[in-house]
Amino acid sequence: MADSILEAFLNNCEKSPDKLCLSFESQSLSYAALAKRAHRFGAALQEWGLEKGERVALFLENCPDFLAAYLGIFMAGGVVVLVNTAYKQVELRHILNDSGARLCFTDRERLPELERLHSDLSSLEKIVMLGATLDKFLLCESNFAPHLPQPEELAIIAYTSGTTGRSKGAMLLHRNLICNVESLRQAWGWTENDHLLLTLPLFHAHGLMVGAHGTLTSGASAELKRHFNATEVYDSLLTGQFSMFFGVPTMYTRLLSEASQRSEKPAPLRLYVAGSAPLSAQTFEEFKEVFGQPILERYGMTETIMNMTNPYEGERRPGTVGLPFPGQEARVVDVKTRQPLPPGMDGEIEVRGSHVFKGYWNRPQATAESFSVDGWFRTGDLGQMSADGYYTINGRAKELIITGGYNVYPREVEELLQSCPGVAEVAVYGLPDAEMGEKVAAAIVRANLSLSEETVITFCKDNLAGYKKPRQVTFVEALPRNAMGKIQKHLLR
Ligand code: MCA
Ligand code: AMP
Repeated sequence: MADSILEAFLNNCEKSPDKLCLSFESQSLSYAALAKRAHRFGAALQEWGLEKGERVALFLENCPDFLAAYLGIFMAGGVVVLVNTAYKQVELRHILNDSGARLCFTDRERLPELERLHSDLSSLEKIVMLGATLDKFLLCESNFAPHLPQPEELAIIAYTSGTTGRSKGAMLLHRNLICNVESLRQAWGWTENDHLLLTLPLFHAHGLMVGAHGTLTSGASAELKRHFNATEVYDSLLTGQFSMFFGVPTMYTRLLSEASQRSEKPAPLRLYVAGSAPLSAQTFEEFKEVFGQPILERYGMTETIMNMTNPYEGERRPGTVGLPFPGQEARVVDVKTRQPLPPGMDGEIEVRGSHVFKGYWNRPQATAESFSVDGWFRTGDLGQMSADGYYTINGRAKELIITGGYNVYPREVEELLQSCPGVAEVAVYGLPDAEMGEKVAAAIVRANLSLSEETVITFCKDNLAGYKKPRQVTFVEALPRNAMGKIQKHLLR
């Protein structure tokens, strides 16, 4: 096994330089072409003065240069900081300062949001925008020998929202990335003949560490899309060119609704995978009926990448997330005693193995609290294991809303809304939503009765990613509290 994603990619490049790696709109990149582009990024970063272990942020929507920059940062010995393209002032200020990123690659659409912040960013020295600025940055004279990362070196800081309201940077090592993708390739039988339709955003684990890593390390190919669009995806599936499609459950519900308006049905793919949020048994069954295939549901987390999968061959059991990936461990423990529980008993899921991250960036206490003494990581997901080893997730110990596959921590939205003029008290919670799985809702006690729902939503939109803003605002006279003063969100729901 290679020591890193970069090494595995370069090995495939050496073996089949001319093989198609990535297509995107009118562009097609062979393995050699992507490697050459990545090399230019690496050389330019080194000439600019990036030192080993220093952080470079990617605040970019899907495009081939996302992956070229990603691999180039590794070639220069750097650490990648992933940034959701929807992030606004609050998230950007925190992530860029906390990670200490020195440089950020971005695109035209996102530049103004960064520029609004620039004086607030303590470590960021340079912003490179795709286009002419990037072309200039990549002009580089020096000789460059790419760095090949060692397994224990830090590869990525991926921010995952936290219960404290401020997101924590999960430190993923090169070993975590390569070990996890090897398990995944083995479990799903990924080969160089696969062609993936990749519409997931590359700034999250699902798109990057499943879709892109699997492709690059298998010597396979992918068609990358800027965004998911159900009509376009359906048309692509009809071409019969693809062997795999990965998506969050919302994408599958949208594909089903698209199918209901079409007469032609796509021929079966080798594999449809769903994850990032629960796939309902109803969507699983409907998809099987309409597309003729059982979706393979798997379960992951930013801190651990992929944890469990339904079998590629064997029963894909709806409502379950399957079994641990090969070479990885899982168990269910009692939430209070932390003792392992037998099959059929509800508790918290813990995982262990070489896929589990190193800890949270600059947060030793949060890191210590998330691990048991013998190295089990506490996922915060509640569930049970069946007698034959299938895991079911049936709740969360952490307060989290998952909307369309994106995570929203109520505390972060509450903290922001608490600073909105006219708000006296606020509670944010999740409500079921047919399309997004869950939606964000807020109950507000007003200090100023003229405060409107629109003002609240606009305030959120200006400061936080759009998907975090409440879709429903209810003004109440008081928030329901228990004897301890804790807000009873189940009553609001
Ligand atoms: C967009 N909007 C949303 C969401 N996405 N609102 C709620 N929940 C969402 N997920 C809002 C925007 O703020 C905007 O509203 C309006 O919808 C249109 O934005 P647009 O970008 O056009 O939306 P879309 O194309 O409809 O997006 C839906 C989507 C997208 C395709 C389902 O959310 C998506 O790509 N989700 C995938 C997330 C993902 O990759 N998660 C993996 C995390 P306004 O203009 O009013 O603001 S990794 C992970 O969880 C672990 C490791 C794992 O297991 O995979
Ligand atoms: P993130 O922090 O964005 O990586 O989100 C990870 C969380 O998504 C997990 O802790 C789970 O709560 C949830 N998740 C991911 N995959 C699934 C799934 N297949 N079923 C239910 N929840 C899931």
